[in-house]
Amino acid sequence: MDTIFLETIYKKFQCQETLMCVTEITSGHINDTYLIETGGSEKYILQRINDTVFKDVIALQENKIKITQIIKEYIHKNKLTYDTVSYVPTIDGEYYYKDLNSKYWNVMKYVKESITIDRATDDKQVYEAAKLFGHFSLATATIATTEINEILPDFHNMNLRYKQFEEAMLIATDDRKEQAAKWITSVKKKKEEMTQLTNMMSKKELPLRVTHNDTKLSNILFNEQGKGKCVIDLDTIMPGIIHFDFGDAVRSICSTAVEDEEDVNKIRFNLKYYQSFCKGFASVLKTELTLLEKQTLILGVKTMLHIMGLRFLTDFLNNDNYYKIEYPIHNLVRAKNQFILLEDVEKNLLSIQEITQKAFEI
Ligand code: GN1
Ligand code: MG
Repeated sequence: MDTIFLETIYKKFQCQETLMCVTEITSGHINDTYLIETGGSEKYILQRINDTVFKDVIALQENKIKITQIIKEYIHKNKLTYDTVSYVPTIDGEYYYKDLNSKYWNVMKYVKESITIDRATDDKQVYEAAKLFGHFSLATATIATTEINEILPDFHNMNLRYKQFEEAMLIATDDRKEQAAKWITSVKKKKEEMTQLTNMMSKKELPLRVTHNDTKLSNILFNEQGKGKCVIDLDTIMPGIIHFDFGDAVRSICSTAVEDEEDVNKIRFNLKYYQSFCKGFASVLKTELTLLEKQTLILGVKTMLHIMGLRFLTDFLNNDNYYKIEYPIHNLVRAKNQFILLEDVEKNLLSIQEITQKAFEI
C-alpha cells in the first residue's frame, strides 16, 4: 500500500513521532499489518482490519481494550514481568479509525525488544509459550464470559466448519476436488470423532472460559533471551473452551515444521516439546482446570489440528476467498500439513497420553 496514504492514516492516531519508514508484516492471513518506524524512540503497528471477516469492528475493539486492561491489572497484581498490547486512540479518542473507503484501522505500540518465532527451536521457548498462554487464561478468568463480545460466532464449532466444507464441495471445480481427493475422503470419515468436543460444549459439559482462539507460536512475543513476554493478536478473543487454546498452541508449537511446510517428511509431532508445553501449561493451570477438561485435552489437540486442516481445505475448494495465499495450492499445502501432523499425533497417542497424565496429574 502507498506510504503517503498509510501516513495519512497514521496521523489520525495520537502518535507524536514523525513517520520515517513503513514495512509490511506479511505473516498474518487476514488483516493487513505494517510496522511504522519513527524519528523518536517509539515504533507502532498499524493494521487495517479485514471487515469481510470482522463485521463488527466496534465490538472487536471493545473486546481488545477490555482484555488489555484486565491483563495489565493481572500482571501488576501478580508482580509478573510480562507485557501487554497497548492500543493508541485516534485524535477523536476512538480505538479505531474509519477511512474514506469505510475501511477500519487500529494502531498499537510496538513492544520494545521483542521477537516472534515461527517454529520452536528449543524446549525453553515451548515452556515459556505454555506458561504465557496459561497466564492469559488465568488473567481472563477474572471476568465473566458474558462481558466479551462473540466476534465470530461458532468460530471453532466443527458443525459449522463441516457445513462450510459441504457447501464448498458443491461449487468446487473438478480439478480442485481431484487434487484434494485423498483429504476429502479422510475428513468425511473423521466427522464423528472430530465433532465430539463441539457436542460436549453444546451440552455444557465443559466450562466456558474467555479464550484467545488463535494461540499459535507466532502470536507470542519473546524477549531476546527467549523469555515469553506478551500475547498478541487479540482479534479472536471470545467465550470458548480451554481445548481451543491448548490444542491450537500445541498444533503449532509442537510441530517440527512451519504451518505451510510442503515437504511432508519434515512434519512430525515433537514429543519432547509436547512434554515441555504440558509442564508449562500445567504449572499455571493445574488447579484451575476440571478433571474432565484435563481428560479431554488430547481431543483438543486432535480437534484443533483437524479444524485448521478442514478450514484450509474448504478455502482451497472455495478458490481461496478467505486466507491470503502466496501461490495457487498454498491452502491445500496448509491443509495437508495439518492432516499429516494429526496422523503423527495418532501414531504417538500412547506416549502423548502418558505425558499428559503425568503433567496434569490425572
Ligand atoms: C488466521 O490472520 P491470522 O494469521 O492471525 C485465522 C486463525 C488460524 C490462522 C492459521 C480470524 O489467523 O483462525 O488459526 O490464520 N484467523 C481467523 O494460521 O480466521
Ligand atoms: Mg489471528
